[in-house]
This record gives sequence, structure tokens and C-alpha cells, in this order.
Amino acid sequence: MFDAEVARVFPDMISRSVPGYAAIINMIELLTRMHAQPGTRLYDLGCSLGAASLAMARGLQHPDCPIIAVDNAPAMLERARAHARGLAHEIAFRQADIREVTIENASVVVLNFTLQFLPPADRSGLLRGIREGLAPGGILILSEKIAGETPEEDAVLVEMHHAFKRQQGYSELEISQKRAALERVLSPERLSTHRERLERVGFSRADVWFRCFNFVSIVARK
Ligand code: GEK
Repeated sequence: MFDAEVARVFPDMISRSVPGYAAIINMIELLTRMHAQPGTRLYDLGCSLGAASLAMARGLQHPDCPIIAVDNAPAMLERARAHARGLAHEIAFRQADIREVTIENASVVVLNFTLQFLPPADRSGLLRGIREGLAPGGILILSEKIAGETPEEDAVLVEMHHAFKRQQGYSELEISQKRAALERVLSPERLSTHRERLERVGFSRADVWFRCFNFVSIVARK
């Protein structure tokens, strides 16, 4: 699914299909600056080409914080490693399924549009593991495409998202077919479902800090 061709067009594809993607990446830098603690780890789960990992590296003010970036698509990791070459702060890229990764002593964990690709039944387990691996004061940044709370709200949000994609010249592009294929394997959930699950697995707060149409980003605290 996330093959060499998707990896090649990925930056263009994601910024044309996720409204606010660039703003979210920028704010991951800021949220890292605010929350990274000396001697802890940072994780980017489902890192693709490493845009969020690079933002975390820019935001970090402590040299002793390893950044661990995980993806299970070799084509993505190959490009991600090339992008990160020569960086002052090294990023450890790992090819693995994010469901198999043990999160330990983490101050910032990023799931930037990745949870949506896991089968819904696997989502609680992953989030519980993240919560257990967070150090006191640690945060999870969770960005997702969401479904509306009602069919009516969903229709309004989808209409706006499609207008955004047209504005981005999306239908003219060959990559629109790739995107459509990806979106068929993506299962968005309602914002209320995300909130309830985060609470159920033990996060004490979940605050939406970004929203545009049916795309949100949440900061969840231990
Ligand atoms: C960004 N965070 O640019 N284990 C590991 N990786 C996975 C798994 C899994 N089980 N499932 C999917 N992936 C990035 C964008 S893209 C979002 C994330 C999108 C990986 C998959 O290989 C892909 O690279 C990524 O999750 C999702 O900030 O394409 O809409």
C-alpha cells in the first residue's frame, strides 16, 4: 500500500489532501519545545518520510533525548533516512509495526494520521501502551481524520473537504487515485469515540488544539 510510488509523491499528496498539514507539522515543533523533558524519549509512530520527526528535532532543546521514528513501509523509511542525513540531532528510524513497539520513558509521542490505518479493535491496545510508556508530564499528539457525530454533520464536513481537494487541483493529478486507494483502508471515527477511548485507557485530559473540517489534532496527557 505505502509503496515506492506513494513514498515518492507523499509530501505533495498529504499536503494537498490534509487541510492544515503544514500547520500541524509546525506546531509539533512548538509542542515538542514545550513538553520534551531531558533524559526522556520521543516517538514518531507511523513516521512516513519523517516530517514530524524532523519537526521534533527542530523543537528539541535537550541533546539527551533520542527520537525514535517507526514505520512498517520500507520505501517510506528509505526516504525518511535520506531526509534526516546530516541533522544535528540523530533520529533512529525503525522498521516495525507500531503495535509491536514498546514505549518507554517518553515525554512526547506523535501519532500524526497513523492510528486511522489500524483496525479499530487494535487502537485501544496501542493507546494504552503509549499511556503506560509516558513519563509524568508526557503528552501524546494524536492527529486523525474524523467522521461527523451525525450523518448530517459528516456530509457537511466531507463536502468542505472535497472542495479543499478540488481547490488544491487534486482531481487533475494522477496521485488522486493513489490517495483514493489509501482512503479506502482508512477508518475514521467520531471525535467523541476518540475522546471516550483516550479517557478509558487512562489519559487524564484530551484537548483538541487543531481542527479544520474533518481533520483534528488532540493533545492527550497522562
Ligand atoms: C507525517 N506521520 O507525515 N505500523 C507501522 N506503520 C504503519 C502501520 C503500522 N501498523 N500502519 C500504517 N503505518 C506522517 C504521516 S501516513 C498518513 C503518516 C497518510 C504507516 C504507513 O506506512 C504510513 O507511512 C503512515 O503510517 C501513515 O506526519 O498517509 O494519510
